[in-house]
Amino acid sequence: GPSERSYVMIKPDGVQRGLVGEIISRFEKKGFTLIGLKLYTCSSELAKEHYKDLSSKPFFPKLVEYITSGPVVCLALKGPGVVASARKLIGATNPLQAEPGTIRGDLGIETGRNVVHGSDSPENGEREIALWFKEDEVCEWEPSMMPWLRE
Ligand code: YYY
Ligand code: MG
Repeated sequence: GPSERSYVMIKPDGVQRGLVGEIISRFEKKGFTLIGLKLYTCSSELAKEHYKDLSSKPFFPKLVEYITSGPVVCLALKGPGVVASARKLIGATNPLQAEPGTIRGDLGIETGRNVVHGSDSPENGEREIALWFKEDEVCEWEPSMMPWLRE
């Protein structure tokens, strides 16, 4: 629907490598509405909850270690189709398979350092925004540019 929301996160490698501006810029230019933005270092409890569907995977402990290893940048984005579109901009999980032009395809080389996260369904978008943001950290607003973005 029109109020679809996605949780996007620049992982610790993206922050350490100084890619924050470059990555935010791609989502900003695309035209989705940025409704949440913060730098945050998460607990392993939060990382485990975020990735709970993967808890039985062999790489899970290393994934949690990676996500908690330094600050991440948390973004909440809004707009029709934002979940699937953000994942297209992000590219395939393995950066070696990700198409050039995608964030992972342009900026990453390994699955275990793939720079960015994006929700995989509108339901998970809601779940993850609620997990990473307090209610008053999400700012609902209507960009005045909207008539130039949508008919
Ligand atoms: O949604 P996406 O991030 O593209 O992939 P997921 O299958 O949800 O896995 C989440 C996260 O786990 C992935 O971005 C890197 C890591 N991971 C891994 O380290 N090794 C794998 N074989 C698969 C995923
Ligand atoms: Mg995923």
